[in-house]
Amino acid sequence: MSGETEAEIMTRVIHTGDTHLGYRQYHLPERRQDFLDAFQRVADDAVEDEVDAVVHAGDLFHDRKPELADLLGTIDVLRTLDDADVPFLAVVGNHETTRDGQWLDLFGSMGLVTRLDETPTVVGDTAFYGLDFVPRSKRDELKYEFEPHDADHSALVSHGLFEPLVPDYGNVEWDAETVLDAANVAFDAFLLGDEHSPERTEIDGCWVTYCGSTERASAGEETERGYNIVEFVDGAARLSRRGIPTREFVFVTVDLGSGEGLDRVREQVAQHELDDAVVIVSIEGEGDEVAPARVESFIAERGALTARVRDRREYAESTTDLDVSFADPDDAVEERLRGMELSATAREIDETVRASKLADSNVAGTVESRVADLVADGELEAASDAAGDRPDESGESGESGESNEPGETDEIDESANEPTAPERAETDGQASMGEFQ
Ligand SMILES: [Mn+2]
Repeated sequence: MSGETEAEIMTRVIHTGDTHLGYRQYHLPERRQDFLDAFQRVADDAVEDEVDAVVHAGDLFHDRKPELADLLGTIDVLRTLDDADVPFLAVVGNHETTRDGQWLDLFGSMGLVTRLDETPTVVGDTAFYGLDFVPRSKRDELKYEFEPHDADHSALVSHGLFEPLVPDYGNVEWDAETVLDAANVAFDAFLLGDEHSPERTEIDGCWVTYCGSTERASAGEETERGYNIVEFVDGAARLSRRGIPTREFVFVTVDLGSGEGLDRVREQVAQHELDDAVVIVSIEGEGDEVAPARVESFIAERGALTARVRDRREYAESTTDLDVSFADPDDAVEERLRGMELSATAREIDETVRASKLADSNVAGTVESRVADLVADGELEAASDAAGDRPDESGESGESGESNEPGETDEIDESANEPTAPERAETDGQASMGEFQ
């Protein structure tokens, strides 16, 4: 090949997101390292593959207050890219949003990150734009106006739950087609984060796609983790996927017949290679009562990193008249909560109690201080009044109550909607279910 062939002026990028750095899943330091390792893997692939950029669609961090170790680890990975002259283009997700400047800006000032916005960032022959996560209450104000570009291709990067890729879970979500119609730039690709399973669809010649998370932020994320490769060529985007190796998750579903119990569960579990794995056991069917702790200690003896045992039989009994899915007990709790017309404050406190990122011993203190803040700000009353569709409206007067505490969210209904929200897909879900039985 010679000269300016199409292939040579093509732009090729990795589209990744939902990295959730700093997430100590199951309260294990090993899991926190796993999330960083997955990010490093994506960066290594980008360098080896000589892609033109890594595009990150939000939720680089699990929490708005990453620890120093997480920041240092992140900088290390970003340096891998920088040393190889691979730009890292990013938007801010819902998990990491802060009100007083974003972590991405810190990395930006170090020359390691380019934060995408309404102005074009041109890489190769493609203009990249960004739209950070926007809370539902502020979406009506969005104009989707972007500065024009003169590149051959363009892509919009954003973070949120967009229909039709993510079904409407009962509240009004962002609609991808509405955004693309309203935008004054005709994008070839709409690169998204937030939904942790990879998805794609085409809307009027534009690929709309979720890259999926790079580590399993919840046990619901069974399928292989990975990222998208997006090529911009001939006036269109082409998508492909590549998987990455991550810690083994072993999913064992045991269907007990009558009279069967612990021995049968052990027998089924023992058929799997458990070394260093996260083992998720689901017990279904009939049979005897099985103490989860006994299954978990059996699994620990066989070298697993950790085990979680869910006995689905007990949920089925007490909640048969609820129209919810029990694929994940935490999803069920959320569904139930949404239907209970709790005030925003009550939901926020519930969130604090259930959020795994708070150590159990901190829950009482955090709830107490949060309630104290609300009372002091007179927000408690306002929040109760605003228990309708848009509880965040009460935030207008309660702005001063913002204290960036863990477990606190800008918009409680927003995060409560995230179907794969890792902090709620955590294992304390079983305890949470108990509260409703
Ligand atoms: Mn996420």
